[in-house]
Amino acid sequence: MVDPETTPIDPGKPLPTNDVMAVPASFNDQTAEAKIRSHTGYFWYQRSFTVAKPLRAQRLVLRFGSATHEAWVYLNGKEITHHKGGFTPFEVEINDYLKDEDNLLTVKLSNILDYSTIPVGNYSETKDVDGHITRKVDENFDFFNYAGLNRPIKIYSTPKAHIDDIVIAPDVDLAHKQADVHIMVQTGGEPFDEVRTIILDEEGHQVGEGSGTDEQITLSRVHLWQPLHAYLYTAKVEGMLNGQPVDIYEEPFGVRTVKVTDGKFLINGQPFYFKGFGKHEDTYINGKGLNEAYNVLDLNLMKKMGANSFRTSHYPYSDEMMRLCDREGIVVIDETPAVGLMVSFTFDNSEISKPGYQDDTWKDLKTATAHRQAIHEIIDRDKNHACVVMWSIANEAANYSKGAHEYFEPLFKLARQLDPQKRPLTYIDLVWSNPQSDKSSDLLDVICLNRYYGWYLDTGDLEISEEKTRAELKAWQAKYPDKPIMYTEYGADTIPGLHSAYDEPWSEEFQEDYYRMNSRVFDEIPNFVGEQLWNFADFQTKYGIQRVQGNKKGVFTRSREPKSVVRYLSQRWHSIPNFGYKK
Ligand code: BDP
Repeated sequence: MVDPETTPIDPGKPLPTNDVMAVPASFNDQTAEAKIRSHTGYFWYQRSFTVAKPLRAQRLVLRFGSATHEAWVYLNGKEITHHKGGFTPFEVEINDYLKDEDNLLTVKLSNILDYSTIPVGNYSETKDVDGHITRKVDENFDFFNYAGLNRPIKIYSTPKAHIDDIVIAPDVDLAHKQADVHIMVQTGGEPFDEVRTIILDEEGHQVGEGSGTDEQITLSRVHLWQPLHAYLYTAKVEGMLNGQPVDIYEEPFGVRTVKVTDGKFLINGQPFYFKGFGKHEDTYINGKGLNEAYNVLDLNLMKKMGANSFRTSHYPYSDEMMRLCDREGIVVIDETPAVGLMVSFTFDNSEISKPGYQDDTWKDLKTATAHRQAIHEIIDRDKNHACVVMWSIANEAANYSKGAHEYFEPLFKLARQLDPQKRPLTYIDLVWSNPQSDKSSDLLDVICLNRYYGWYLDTGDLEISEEKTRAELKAWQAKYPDKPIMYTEYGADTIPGLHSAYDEPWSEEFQEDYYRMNSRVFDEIPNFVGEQLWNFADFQTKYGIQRVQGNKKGVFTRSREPKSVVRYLSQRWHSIPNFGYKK
């Protein structure tokens, strides 16, 4: 229920409401009430559950896949945990709070975003004569602020002595088809007598073993995890007491290398070419709630088009999606929720390109703490995924403004230090961050660009846009001859069924011409290593005069019907090999 903030709510009592809400899902599109859909502030969820007595001898953990954006969790009236950050999991042991009979789980959520959170929101409040507060978040980003319990909530059990986490970092010798797999095991509760690990291949045969909480296991004749040809081993870790395994933790993992060198992005030593998308977690009714059927369909549509990758724009996606990508061989650029780090937006590019240009972003924003936490949490959750080949630290920040380098340098350092697999790092550049104006591009391993020549700039003029695209890509390549460059967004809003003999913007013809123009230029630039267009599918946004029930840059509609450009892109992508496209 929406919190009217008139009388205090007692989390130990049944909520004063008869409203029902499905979980996991965003709350917004379930209610048929405009006021609830757009509610900003606090809202509550509640349910009761029982735990069978024998189970309570185990350690019981309540885990939230996510709670968007801030959660206070109460069990039987007592606050047991709190978490801020809407796209990463958190958990809490619940044994001490459980009762024999019915247990009451109550969650208070907030969907407020401001200058201290990521994503960044423009937050304001007004008070009426009775002192009643109305809160408002104007999103500083282009997607609807769907909130709620978007991902599964589970109670799982472990023995008291338990395995907390496993860190897996394979060191691969490609020439000898051998890998030294470094496995670190974190345990909790009373110590085990021994920790043992066996590695199983896809058929379930044991191919390696070791013992201890910090061990190296060598795999010979190793099967590599390859884009679209995934191969997953399983590390089966057993915590032993008195000669018996008391806790067993199985973690699937892939063995592959990722390296950036000489303007190439190498996967398993071969120059990879990214073909794919920026996406959203966004479906009808569920909003940003987990929708596994859509996830499966989306990957199938990608594969059918000859795509091999996507970026988790603009926040970490569900655990379920990451596991699916591991399994399906889809290559992922994994992005933090740092979107909207820009407090002024101007179309006067000449000002921005002046060397000392400064706006208020790095003075006004107080996002560094949340940003550090998000980097910790995304790497902690996704570190073992073979599908993740690069971390994106932010999307379209004010990198052109003085202060950007000081802001980003420590964050890049942190990510490099935390990632056990030492993947490349990037952030995604807004059009105003060009080779002259960007203050922090030296930090990047790969130059990732979002560009809209022909759409937001020189709208409809694909000739000028082609020249500008070419000139900018050449300038980046000249500035950083050793850094690969890729597009992480480019696109044109398109209303399906709208046709034009004059290739007008918004028509299906224009969308195709726009992509053909960009493809031509991409093929001319030697260090250009990938094209991820914007967007996989149409998605919901806040209201705006440039939006028609949301952003229509999808090459699929929101219900995943193809627009006609999908035929062109499928032909192109099927003719581009995953490896060795750029010599
Ligand atoms: C870029 C943003 C993306 C937007 C896109 C657009 O990164 O979130 O949806 O532009 O305007 O600025 O379509």
